[in-house]
Parts: sequence; structure tokens; C-alpha cells
Amino acid sequence: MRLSKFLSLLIAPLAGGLVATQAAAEDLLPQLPVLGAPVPDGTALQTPFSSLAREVVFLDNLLLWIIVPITIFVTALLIWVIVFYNRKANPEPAKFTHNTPIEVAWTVVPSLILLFIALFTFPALRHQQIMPEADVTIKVTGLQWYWDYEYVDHGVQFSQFMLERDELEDFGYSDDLYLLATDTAMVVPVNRDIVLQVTAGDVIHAWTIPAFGVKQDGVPGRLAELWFNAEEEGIYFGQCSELCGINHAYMPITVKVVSDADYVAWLERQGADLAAAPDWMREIQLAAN
Ligand SMILES: [Cu+2]
Repeated sequence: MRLSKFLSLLIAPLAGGLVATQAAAEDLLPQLPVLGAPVPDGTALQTPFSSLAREVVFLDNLLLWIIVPITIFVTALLIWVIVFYNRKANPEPAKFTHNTPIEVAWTVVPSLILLFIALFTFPALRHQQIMPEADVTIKVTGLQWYWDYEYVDHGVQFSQFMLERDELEDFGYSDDLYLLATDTAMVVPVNRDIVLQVTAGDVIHAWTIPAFGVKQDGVPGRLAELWFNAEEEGIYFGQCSELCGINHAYMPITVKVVSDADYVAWLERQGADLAAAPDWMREIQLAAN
């Protein structure tokens, strides 16, 4: 057991109050497929499971189609100059210094290319940075070296630690998910707008789920936001993405996306205060009882 985990387990009961702790090994959620995880020898981006991630993948492909011809063109020019204008092939170099048409072209053409790229990147940025009305709001705090989650409307709070290899099976994870799977998961409903408030308690960390196309630095003393809307029920993994100290590589992130009903049931099991629950959650509660 890592020291930081040991210490937090020691401190947790002292924190007490309205803190509800998440059941350890069994979160009693249905069996979920692992959808957001890196694959061995993979080089591409992960399969997107949100509109934001799809936009990121599209941008990535678009830029590839632009940069490949540019790289080939510049390399060809270099080779042409090396072969035909070296000292041996061209002993008498030309003395002119300016060529207005070419100078205009190499200014205008790259500007047009950048403008074309901006037509796609600015809307993507806009979609990421303008927060929708939240169906679920969760505050995430990065700490050396684990994550804290707080469901701010329901008084539910828990920490998230990486699982050691021998703990994976107890938590229902296969061996290849070592370094990704954690003891608790951030649970969110499918097809709902989730707004995360990201911060940190000591140094800068960064919270990400690649399959949702989101990544946000958590900076001590600041509250940043990100949002996503996950399109399929499943398990998604991420890793702290800002170098934060010696165990930076050992503070992964697990998100479980479940149905509305499973989400509300899970919240209730965490001892959630559902007094301020929005209508869609109340309807589910009524249907269940
Ligand atoms: Cu970190």
C-alpha cells in the first residue's frame, strides 16, 4: 500500500461530517465493457465516445492531410537545391536577392492555409470551452498522487487510488489494466452533460479522458472547467497529464458511464443527499420506489 493511500485512509474518518465514502471493492454497478483504454502498439487516438472527441479526431486527420503534402514539398525543394545548386554543379551562383512574386506567394499561401485551419479549430475550441447547463457537476482535485471527487450537489466525496497488480481481480479488472484501473470510479450517467470543476491541492495535475476528448490542468487555488457528454455505457481510463512528482505515472483515472437509473442507485448507495436533485433524477427515483 502506498504511503499517501495509507495516510488518506487514516485521515478519512477524521474528516467525517457529510463525507460519504464509496464502497471499496464492489460498487454494485452492472458489468461494463472497457471502451476507453490504450491498446498495445497503438499509434492513433483512442476511439471517440463524445462529440468533442470526434471533433478532435477529425481535426487530427485534417491536419495530417495538410502537413504531409507540405513536408513532402519542402523536402523536395531541399533535395532539388542540394543536387542542382551545390558548388560543383553550380560553380557560378546567381547574384540576385529578391523575387517579388515568390515572396508574395510564400506569404499569402501559408496565411491562407492557416486561415483554413482556423475555420475548424476555433469552432472546436468554442465547443470545448463554453460550458453547457450541467446535468451533473463534479469537483475533481488532483493531489500527490491520487484524485479526490466531490459530487457537489449531493455531498458525496471519495478518493481514487491506482490499484496494485494483486488488487485488480478483486475489483473486477483484468491484469492488462494495471497502471490504469483505480479503486473507485467517477460514475456518471450516459448521454448527460457532465461539468467538471478541476483543481489541485498541492502542485499542478491534469485530468483527462482521451476517449471523451477532454484534458484540463488542475491548478492549486484555481477552479477550471471542462465538460463532456459520454455516448456509451462503459469504463474509460485516463492518466494524470501534468508532471507532478515522483508518482506522477501512478495516479490514473477511471470513469464509469452508466444508465440514469444505475447512476441514481449508485448515488443513493453512497449516501447521497438528493434533496436538491434535478427533475430527471427525481423521476428515476420515483420510478424505482
Ligand atoms: Cu498528477
